[in-house]
Amino acid sequence: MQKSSCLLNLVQKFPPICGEPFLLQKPTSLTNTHAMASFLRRQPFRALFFVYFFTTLVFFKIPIWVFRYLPHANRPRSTWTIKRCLIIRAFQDLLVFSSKVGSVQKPSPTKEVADKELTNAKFAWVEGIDEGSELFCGVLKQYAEKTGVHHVRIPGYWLLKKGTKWVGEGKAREGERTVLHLHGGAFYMGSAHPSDMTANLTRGLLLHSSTLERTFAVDYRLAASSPHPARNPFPAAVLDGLAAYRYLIQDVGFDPANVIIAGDSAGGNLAFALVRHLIENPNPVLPPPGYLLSVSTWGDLSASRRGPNSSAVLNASSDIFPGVVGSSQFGRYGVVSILGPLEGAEIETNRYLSPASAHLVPTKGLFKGFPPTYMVAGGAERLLDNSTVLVERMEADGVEVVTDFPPDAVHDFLVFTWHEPERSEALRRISRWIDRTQK
Ligand SMILES: *[C@@H]1O[C@H](CO)[C@@H](O)[C@H](O)[C@H]1NC(C)=O
Ligand SMILES: *[C@@H]1O[C@H](CO)[C@@H](O)[C@H](O)[C@H]1NC(C)=O
Ligand SMILES: *[C@@H]1O[C@H](CO)[C@@H](O)[C@H](O)[C@H]1NC(C)=O
Ligand SMILES: CC(=O)N[C@H]1CO[C@H](CO)[C@@H](O)[C@@H]1O
Repeated sequence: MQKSSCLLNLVQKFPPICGEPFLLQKPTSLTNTHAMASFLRRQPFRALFFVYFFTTLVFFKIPIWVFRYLPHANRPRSTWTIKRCLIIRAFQDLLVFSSKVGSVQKPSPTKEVADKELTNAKFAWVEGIDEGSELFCGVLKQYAEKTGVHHVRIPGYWLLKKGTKWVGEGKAREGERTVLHLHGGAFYMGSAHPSDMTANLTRGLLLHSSTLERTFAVDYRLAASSPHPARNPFPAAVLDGLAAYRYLIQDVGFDPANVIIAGDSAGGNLAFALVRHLIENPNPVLPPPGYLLSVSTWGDLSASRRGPNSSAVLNASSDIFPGVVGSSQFGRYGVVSILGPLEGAEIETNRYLSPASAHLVPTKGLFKGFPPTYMVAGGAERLLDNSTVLVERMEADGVEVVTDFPPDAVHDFLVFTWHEPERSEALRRISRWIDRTQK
């Protein structure tokens, strides 16, 4: 049971891009699934379901899968080891399971964490942007007024390179670089806390880079919608990213040119929106960052590319997501939550929400002024096309882009320490890019 409880842990913490409604095949099954889900959320059914799930997984499913994946030809990727096949297959089942027992919807954290509870990390408060400030402007302000979003104080965490001591107030050294990380989790899960699996991305960069000494992750507000109380629609999370960027530049003293804004999965979506805001609303006190690092970015919430040749279809069996192949409902719970009171059409044509959408026309000029960008995605992931479309559009606008798509890697593979050797290889390449661009 050791292994499976560890897997469960992963799933409870893992920010998959898909939520419970992702699993709905047809709208007609909606009510049934919800009734079932709320039933399984109650004790003792919940506990019984846990036992049932793990017993069948360990004693029934895993042995069958081992048998099935023995021939290389039966594996989702012939190069994958049996171990990887099993982890990914179990992951798919666990995502279905966690959606049924509803372990996912936690409120956004709002508590301070004492330094002694953290290893190689430090807590920091990020103050919300003053609503009267000129930094609160443009599309973000317009939408915040529409959706009733305000600025709040949010938690953040510094992750320190092993052996680095926190000195004084922690002001930026001359020429020091850092990464501002927006974690993944389909806009409604995950955390910036160092124990969240997405911290394995920045922890990996700190391990391999020779110039980075610390990175910063922000606990942006998580969105929610029915059956939970609706909260934190667009642009709450982007405003929190903006507040964190302002903190790094104005309070800690980093030169914007030395900041890399990074995001994985839904965090990549937020990273693109944040950089876009800084470019579209030039302000001498808060210039755009020097670099952008995109990891398996969810760049199209409208599922606009799901034809027979799309990665949504071709890579469906080789990714961590369960469920409907090429679905128009991909990650629906996260999408509905972030939309809040906004029109559904926004996910097709709003450049802040879906910069990779096929409905977004014209695309010329959409990425003008974006900083040099490093794009990572798994060649075996469903969302691969989201990244290739972003790359095409950025290159058409003259942005300097490095692409890194290891062919047999899954969605957000940089956070999975079991995804070797691809994870460390890619982390080393990204770290070289970061170190080389050091001014
Ligand atoms: C982005 O990926 C999602 C998930 O596979 C898919 O639904 C959507 O159509 C993709 N969009 C593009 C432009 O690649
Ligand atoms: C899919 O790809 C195949 C082979 O590359 C090509 O023949 C076919 O026309 C493509 N289909 C679509 C719908 O793009
Ligand atoms: C993230 O890293 C920690 C420490 O290295 C490890 O214990 C954990 O299993 C990792 N998470 C994943 C999903 O690989
Ligand atoms: C091996 C495989 O089928 N990978 C596919 C993943 O999706 C892309 C589409 O973007 C295909 O080109 C790959 O062949």
